[in-house]
Amino acid sequence: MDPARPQSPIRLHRMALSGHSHRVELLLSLLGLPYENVDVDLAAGEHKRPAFLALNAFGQVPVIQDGDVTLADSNAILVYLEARYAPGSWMPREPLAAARVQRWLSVAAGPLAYGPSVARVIALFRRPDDPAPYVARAHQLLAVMEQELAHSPWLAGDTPTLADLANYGYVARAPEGGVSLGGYPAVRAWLRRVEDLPRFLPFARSPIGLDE
Ligand SMILES: N[C@@H](CCC(=O)N[C@@H](CS)C(=O)NCC(=O)O)C(=O)O
Repeated sequence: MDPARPQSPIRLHRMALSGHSHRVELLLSLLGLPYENVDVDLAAGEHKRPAFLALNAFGQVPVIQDGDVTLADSNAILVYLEARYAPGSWMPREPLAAARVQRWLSVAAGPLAYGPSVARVIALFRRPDDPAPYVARAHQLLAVMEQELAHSPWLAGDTPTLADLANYGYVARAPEGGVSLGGYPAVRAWLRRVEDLPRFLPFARSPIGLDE
């Protein structure tokens, strides 16, 4: 048995429009691991029913099942897959370099999730909430990203890491939530670099919001 290959396809419980799900599928694709998608019907409340809550008590996608391992939380899944199947390739082990990746995983779980991601969800699902504070938060985040990516090709250094995969989706689709990327040339160049990675997997587009 090859320890670097799953014995059977990894099951990814996901929603196609979820950037949290996309980042996991992106890594599965980049690593060339066998997997199958299990679409969870969030609109029907499937994620709050006992069968799904048994996989993730928080009632959120994504969740993976890899043999006897069941694991929720997109960034935790990224860390697990990298460590199990491609150690050192997308997450450096040198302390400071690893911490720099973790810093951006925290950004993905914080300002990214509560800025451009929410602005997009409001537009996508026509929620009655005011998108303005989320759009403003998105621009604060993009300004920082722009500053850092002006000096570095990747978010956490000279090579692509989990930091880039975790942040890609909701930045790439920020225009769908009315957040223009027009003023952020370094961010746009970084998005293209991610898209040029071998076995890159695109994130679904929706015909809403701005073009770029
Ligand atoms: N921290 C979680 C957040 C996941 C998340 O927010 N998932 C959304 C879809 S993008 C979800 O399942 N929302 C349904 C809900 O919270 O009820 C992760 O990184 O996986």
